Amino acid sequence: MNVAQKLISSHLVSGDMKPGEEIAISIDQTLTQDATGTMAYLEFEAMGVPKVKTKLSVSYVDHNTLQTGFENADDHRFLQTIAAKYSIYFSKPGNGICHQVHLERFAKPGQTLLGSDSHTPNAGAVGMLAIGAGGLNVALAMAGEPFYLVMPKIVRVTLKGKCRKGVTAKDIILAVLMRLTVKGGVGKIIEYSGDGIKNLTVPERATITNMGAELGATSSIFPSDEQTNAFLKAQKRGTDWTEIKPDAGAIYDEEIIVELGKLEPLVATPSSPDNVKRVKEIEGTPVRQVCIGSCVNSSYADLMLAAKILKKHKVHPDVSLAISPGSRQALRMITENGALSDLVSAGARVLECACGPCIGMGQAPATGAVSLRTFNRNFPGRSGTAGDQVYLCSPLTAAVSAITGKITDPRDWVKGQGSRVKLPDKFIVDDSMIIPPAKKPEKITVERGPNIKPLPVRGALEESLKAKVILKTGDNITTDDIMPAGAKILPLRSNIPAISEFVFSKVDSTFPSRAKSSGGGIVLGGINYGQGSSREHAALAPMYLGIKIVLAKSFARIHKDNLINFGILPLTVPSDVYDSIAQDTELEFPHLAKDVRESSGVAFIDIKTGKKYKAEHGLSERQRKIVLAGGMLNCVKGK
Ligand code: MIC
Ligand code: SF4
Repeated sequence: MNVAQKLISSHLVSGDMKPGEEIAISIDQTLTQDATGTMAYLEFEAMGVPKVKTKLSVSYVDHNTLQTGFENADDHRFLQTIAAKYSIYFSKPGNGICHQVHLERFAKPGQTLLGSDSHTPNAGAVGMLAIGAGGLNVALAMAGEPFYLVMPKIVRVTLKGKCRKGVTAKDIILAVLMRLTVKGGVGKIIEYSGDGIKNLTVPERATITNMGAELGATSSIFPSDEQTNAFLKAQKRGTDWTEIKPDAGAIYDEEIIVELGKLEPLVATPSSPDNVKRVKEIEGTPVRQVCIGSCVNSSYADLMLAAKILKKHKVHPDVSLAISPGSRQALRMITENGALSDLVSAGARVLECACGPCIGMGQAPATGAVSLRTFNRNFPGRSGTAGDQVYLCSPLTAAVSAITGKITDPRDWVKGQGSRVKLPDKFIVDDSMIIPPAKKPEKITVERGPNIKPLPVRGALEESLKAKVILKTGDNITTDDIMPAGAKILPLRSNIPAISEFVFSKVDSTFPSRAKSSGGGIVLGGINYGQGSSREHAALAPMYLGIKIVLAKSFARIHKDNLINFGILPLTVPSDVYDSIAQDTELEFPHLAKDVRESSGVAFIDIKTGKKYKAEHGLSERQRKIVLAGGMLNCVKGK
């Protein structure tokens, strides 16, 4: 068996491990972050379980940290008190980004982790099977339920040789994205192997597994080896280590080889992470903002690398350099060894340890300005500026370009010096900002601010339906398109009626009013509909507006699950059907519930032309029940 199969088989609760079949696995650990966590804990609370049944559950506050009103601070209080009550560890705002802190302090080889954030596979760097999911799935895992997924194909990515100076882990994953694209990983686990992995430290591996989310992959994973052991020992967690390697002759469903020695510094150009070019091709492009941080590139080593480059230099007069350390541990390490001083002397603006600019929580770039970021996503408008020009690169390329003021190949800068940072023998370990669960949970009162509104639910799936196509979209629609984030909208995550006013606001701001005045309706999407984040708000808020069905050429994994969980029926249609249905077309589904119940296809008619169509639902027996009941919450209540 390969590593992924070993982890799946040791956690298999039901199903056959054949790619494409539905399986269920038990979950050892969960993580949530604040932007998805409030909903997840409201859902968990509604399940009436006295305490979490996982081995470990951690609640992080890292997204909604800009407190411009009471909303975010209220959510933080809610999250802290509910964590104390239900046996959940609580990582306070300022302690760091969930994925970074989880890797440092909790991730464990051989275990499973389900997180309400799409970059949860970051923890795959230590040989953990880490998967992103909607908050409701994470709530169910906390209540002791298994996690259901389609058995993925396992893709071996063999890394051969060594990167040349100036080429980093970020360039490796950008090279994979260039080959596989943002939909190339759907239904797959990416497992890394080959002699090239021996040299990669755990934080470098995490950069690679983190951005597997941009491939649409179910997860990404490295074996647990001596590098893993060294990292865990340096985190004073040596006892958490176990060796996990693929068996000799392990079988994979697909294979890809990456020759590390042939790689060059790469950059994802606006506005998709797979729009990858060689830095050389766009060298000289003037840059106005550089941001170093986000869960993919904010480790101690990443910050040290930037500090090494920036030492004794000044940030270019036309560039604003923002640095958001991934964790308090990383920040303390660079504070105590003086590297922070090098960054500040160079002219960096140092932000708190949080997601920050990555999710549009401040640092929106100027109009038309090129923003060069070490982040993982550059979806249109995600930075907070309409028409933004966000480029994604390594911390090395970012630091060098911050000095020159233009996109610059870092290889000329690192000649004669190393372009990697050695893993320290010991990290500074101080878990004082991680609050353990209360010893007397019965004494805890959960604090709820006025912005926290109850969860909306819908009734059972309609027996028949007549509805209008409210919006027709193109391919690769992201959850940032469906339910945008950013400093203005994120504080409404606990308030579905309020946040639903922003559904598709960047694509078509009339969507919410048109959906409501039509009494709900249908969305028609292209390929890979719903790629990107795990936010269930991208299903919950459209459901609140009355969206009953999404017809699309294909779906991203997490979003499809979220649609099902909230009672929106995902149906796939071939290209010719997509082409022949226009926005505003009125469709009729004469036996909607019956078709879902009894067949794999759903029939529908164009009311005006009388043209007949068929769409596939591809749902398992379990998923059919959820959709027919009008969503998972109705099913759970039934239990
Ligand atoms: C993201 O990077 O898009 C987010 C914000 O972390 C999301 C979660 C969310 O929308 O709250 C994700 O990746 O799942
Ligand atoms: Fe936070 Fe950005 Fe990572 Fe999402 S991708 S968890 S917003 S740092």
